[in-house]
Amino acid sequence: MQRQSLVIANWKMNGSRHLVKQLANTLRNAPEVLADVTVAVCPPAVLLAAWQSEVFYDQVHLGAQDVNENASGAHTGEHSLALVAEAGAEYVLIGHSERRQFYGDTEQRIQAKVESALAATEPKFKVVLCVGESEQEREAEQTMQVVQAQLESALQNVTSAKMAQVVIAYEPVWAIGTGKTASPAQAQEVHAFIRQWLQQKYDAAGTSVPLLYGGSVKAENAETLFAEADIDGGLIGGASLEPEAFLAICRAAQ
Ligand code: G2H
Repeated sequence: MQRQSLVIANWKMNGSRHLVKQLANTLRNAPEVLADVTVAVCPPAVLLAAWQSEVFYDQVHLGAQDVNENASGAHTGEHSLALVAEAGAEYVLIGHSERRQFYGDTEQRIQAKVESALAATEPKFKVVLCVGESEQEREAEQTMQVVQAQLESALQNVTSAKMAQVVIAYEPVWAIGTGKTASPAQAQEVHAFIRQWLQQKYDAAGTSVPLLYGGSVKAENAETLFAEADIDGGLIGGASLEPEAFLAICRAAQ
């Protein structure tokens, strides 16, 4: 089945208003790429508004890097779905390994965030669920087990109908920001496993879910990764801070 390619920039705690303008201009000048590839940018939440005044909504989408599972209330420093929606976000990353490791995103919280995001109606968010194993887990040959457990937990109450709003990003923790990229074959092996798991649980709806690879994707390795059958695009950290490199990655997804 033909799935639309998707490339998402994850700026993490980087960027500036200046970079918003630079990347927006670079993308604006490449309409032929944006016509073929769905592109979304997840800046720090405080830069969403700056992006909002730049985009060209039908061409570049916005996303939040995380969201609180509660609708509102006394949660100092957190952002609700309604707040990020008001700032233009249509996508939300959930369960990024940095949040799992350092900011208290347990499996239970990730499940709650996924369910809150999928329950929202204005807008109907696209949830980008991040999964992936640590170096130790890979060495112990537990990759598939770990990934399966993360999927099972986060998606336990998610119905087939809701899967139209879900994207899965496979990000091996050992490849994140380390310069070590999974080889196309290593990434494809896990993506094929995820696809099979999705199809078993969701039938046809599982076939339509875009699967992104993330972890030190660069202009130089994007094309071979995206050429794999079950890799539909990428979640790009470091390289998304360099407009030309990010555009080259988007081109590789065409
Ligand atoms: C993985 C990725 C983006 P980087 O975290 O989510 O970052 O491309 O810097 O490894």
